Parts: sequence; C-alpha cells; structure tokens
Amino acid sequence: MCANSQPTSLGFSARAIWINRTARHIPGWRIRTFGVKRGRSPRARLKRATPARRRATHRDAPRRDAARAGALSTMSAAGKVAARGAFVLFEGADRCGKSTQATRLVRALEARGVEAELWRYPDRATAMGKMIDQYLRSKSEMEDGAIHLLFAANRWEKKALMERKLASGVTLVCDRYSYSGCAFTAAKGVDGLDLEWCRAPEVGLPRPDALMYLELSLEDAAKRGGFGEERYETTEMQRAVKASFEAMREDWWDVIDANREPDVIQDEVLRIALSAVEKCRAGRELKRLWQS
Ligand code: T5A
Repeated sequence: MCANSQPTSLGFSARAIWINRTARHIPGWRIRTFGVKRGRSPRARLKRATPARRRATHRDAPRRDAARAGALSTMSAAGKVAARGAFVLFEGADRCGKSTQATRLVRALEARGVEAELWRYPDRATAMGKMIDQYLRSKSEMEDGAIHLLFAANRWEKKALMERKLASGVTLVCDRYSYSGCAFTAAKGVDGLDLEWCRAPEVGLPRPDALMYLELSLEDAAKRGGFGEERYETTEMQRAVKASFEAMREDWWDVIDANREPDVIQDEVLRIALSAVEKCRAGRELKRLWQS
C-alpha cells in the first residue's frame, strides 16, 4: 500500500458517513454505502457490473439526479425533512379508463424522476383478494354486507405497507379504493347498506392526496372492450354506481372528462399528479379517510 493511500481512504470514508447520515432522512433516496462495507469505489463497482447494468446506471443518472435534487431542495426549504410520496387515486365507473391512465401515469412520473408504483383494489393476489375475485367472476356467492367488509379488509391488510411506501418517498398510483367500495355496495340498494354504513369500515385508512374521478357516459363505457364480463357490469348497476359517486363527491376531487383521446387525458392527469407530488415533497401530512 502506498504512503498516501491512507488519507485518501479516510477522506472518502468520512464523506460516505456524512452522506449516509444525511441521506437516511431523505425518503426516495436509496442509500449506497460506496466503498465502505465492500472496500470498493463506485467506479470500481461500476467496472465490475455487467454491460447491461452499466448501461442502465448511466441511462438512469439524469432521473436519479432530478429525484435527489427534489428531495434535497425540500429539506432546505422546510428546514426539516418530512417529504413523502403522494397517494394518487383514480376512481370511476367500470371501463372509464382508470387502468389505462394509472399505468401511463406511473411511466410518466418515473420518466420525470419520481419513484412511483401502480396499486389496484381489489388486490386479487391476497387470500382475501382471491375470495373477492371468485365473487366478482360469479364463481361464488356472498351476503352483500359480507363482501363489502371483505373489500374493506383487503385495503386494511395493505394499510401498513401503503404507509411505509409513502413514508419512504414512493408515490402510489392507485386504481380504485374505498370510494369504489362504497359506491358499488350502496348502488345495490340493499336495506340498511346505505353510504353511511358503507363508509364505516373505511374510516381511518389513508386518504388520497389527489383523487381523479374519470367521468364517462354509460353509453360510451358500454362501447369499450370487455364490458359485461363481471358481476357488476350491467347498465342498471353502473347507473346506480355513478349516482353513488355523485353523492360522495367532495370539493377536492378532480373530475376528468374521460371521453377524450388517452394522450389528452394523460396531460391533465400528469399535471394534477405532479402538483400532489410536489406538495407531499414539501411535507404535506397524510390524512385519514372520513376523519375530521
Ligand atoms: N369493487 C371494487 C367493489 O365492488 N368494491 C371495492 O371496494 C372495489 C375496490 C373491480 C370491480 O370490483 C368492484 C368494482 C368493479 O366492478 P376492476 O378490476 O377495477 O373491477 O375492473 P373494471 O373497473 O371493471 O374495469 P377496468 O378496471 O378494466 O376498467 P378501467 O380500468 O376503468 O378501464 P381500462 O383502462 O381498462 O379501459 C377499458 C377499455 O377502454 C379502452 C381500453 O383500451 C380498454 O379497452 N380505453 C379507451 N378507449 C377510448 N378512449 C379512451 N380514452 C380510453 N381509455 C381506455
């Protein structure tokens, strides 16, 4: 080992420790322990990487830098770090284009350096979700009250994960949530299962930071592919669902005209989502559903 290698390595370690201490408080910034644990510099590690990994690392650099700049500027502006990811929700009747726009939005956010994930409810992958899936595909029957509570439980079982993701700086783009739960059960018109009853098991779940309600007429929805395959996809049910959504609508929702070209809708959706992301980076508090 040459004589001047010691100060260089100490200098690098001190810098790495400072970076770790600082970065651990910045949600969304993945902490790398360059050269500390493994005793290698970032350049050496990149050299050892596969060609595909090397290309990805260089390609992603501008996105990463943009994300880090955003996180850092939040820290200096607010004086303390409370930045988090945004919870962005799409709601609406069947076939209004929620999945299309949610998928596009995740891609658009990532292209702008925002770490984002696509979520959807029901989450048909869990044990409860599998029961819901059977019900929706008319493979099983259940009391209306029971299936409502199962849909709600499917959200509660993912609440902690959702909160952890948001706190770590990941923006969650969600396709349906509690509002669908209430709108669909209330639309059945079952005695006692009104909107007030439907809301009760949802109270206390995380409230979205932005809710985009995609508005589409029943006639236009029926023209779109796949309509009529699942339990609730009938014109009468969808009419009642729309009425329930109307009854639940709150001032802060964004109502989007969904009968336009996907690209045009996407521009509007992205603008709304970026505004929510910005507010959450600036430390906006995560609210609870239907709690004052
Ligand atoms: N439910 C759900 C409850 O009862 N309680 C609950 O708590 C919850 C969470 C779930 C069902 O469960 C109920 C509600 C639902 O009935 P789902 O899995 O969300 O269902 O599926 P659906 O809403 O039925 O259908 P999709 O999710 O598939 O509809 P989307 O997402 O609104 O529409 P999308 O994007 O798939 O598009 C549908 C078609 O339209 C085209 C697409 O290419 C596609 O073919 N399209 C457009 N065409 C023209 N112009 C545009 N702008 C278009 N955008 C999309």
